[in-house]
Amino acid sequence: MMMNQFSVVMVIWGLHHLYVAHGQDCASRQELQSSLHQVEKLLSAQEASYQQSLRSLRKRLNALMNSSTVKHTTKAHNATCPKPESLAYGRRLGRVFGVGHEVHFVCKAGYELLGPQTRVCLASLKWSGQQPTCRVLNTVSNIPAALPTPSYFSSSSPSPSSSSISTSSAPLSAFVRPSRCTQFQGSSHCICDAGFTISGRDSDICTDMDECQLFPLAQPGRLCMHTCINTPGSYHCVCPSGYNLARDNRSCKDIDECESRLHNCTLDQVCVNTYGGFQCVQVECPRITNATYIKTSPMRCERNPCVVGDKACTQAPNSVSFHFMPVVSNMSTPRVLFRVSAARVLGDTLRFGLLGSRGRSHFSMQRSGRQTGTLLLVSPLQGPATLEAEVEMSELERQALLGRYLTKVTLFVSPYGF
Ligand SMILES: [Ca+2]
Repeated sequence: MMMNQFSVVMVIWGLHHLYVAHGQDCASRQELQSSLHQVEKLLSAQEASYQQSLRSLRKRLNALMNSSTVKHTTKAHNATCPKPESLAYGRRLGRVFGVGHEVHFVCKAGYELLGPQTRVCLASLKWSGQQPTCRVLNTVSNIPAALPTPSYFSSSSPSPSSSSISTSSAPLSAFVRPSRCTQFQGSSHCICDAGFTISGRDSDICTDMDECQLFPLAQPGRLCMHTCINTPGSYHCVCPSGYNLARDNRSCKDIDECESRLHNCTLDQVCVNTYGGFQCVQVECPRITNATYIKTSPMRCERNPCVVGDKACTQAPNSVSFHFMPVVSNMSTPRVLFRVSAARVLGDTLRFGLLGSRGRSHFSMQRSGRQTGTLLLVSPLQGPATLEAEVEMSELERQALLGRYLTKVTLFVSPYGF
């Protein structure tokens, strides 16, 4: 790092010196161009060396993180994906098949890749995407035929050299390619494919831009809603199971298992779609001594009429309604979750409240009108979790209880913020 800083200072000084020299000696335009070119080269070299040290640092960090993960998860030792198939007329890069690791595919010169360049080992121990194949290139390539074969394909003949092409003896991976240089009026101009930046001491190589690192997760303008996979020259987004990648190729869209009949709920269960999954719920009416209930709809039970004078029966809830809500993690609060209203009021007073202590720290019941109560979420939720709140509305006439109406609200919290 110290050396880089020192070199940057040197470059700035170099520029200053250049302008002074130009003013004093009236250097010719050609000399000036040549000097500028020198500075440009110096800057490119600096950038390259900085990028390379950053990349090697990242690699070491990853290696360190992976080794510590292995130490701590000896039980999950077998959590690897099956060995991916090898690629005919190409090569598979990557030897670690653990969850979260990726393998890359590249084709031999003269072949093009059909399918994904990268597959990632998912938590389900399956590889993302389909196995790619290599197809013979029929079209004439725009790239000059003299382009050296990258060293990841062992070439038997030495790479041909040309004045317009840079060659490099450095080992190349799919993330490093030779640049294409052209000579013009004594100076060379090098370019890279999209997604690569020029680097190397003589601008002779192109290094892949790691878009995922440039726009990391949890930052504004991030590329992917969930996981970003860097690939040679590009990147792609991967969603967790239960989601599909949306049309924008960056967002994750929940799969509605209930709608698309991908659920395994039985006939007496109700399928509730949740973010990233689904739940099979069974609505059961309360079983209380002295009171009996009947299901009047899939989500509601009503008390049968009580025998006159049976106080235990008349104090049992008149109705119990069930409400299942899929929500995402870390929603902003306070947030209205649910409203309870009385359709008709017989008594002089309506009371709203929460029953039990479950979920008390997350919920609050507020009155939002003469006949309406509102269930509020007051602290953020982190899934995966299932939370329940029991809302009671009671009706009174001269402080005597006329009726109780219960609503059981169940929240299915997704593990993610989507
Ligand atoms: Ca779902």
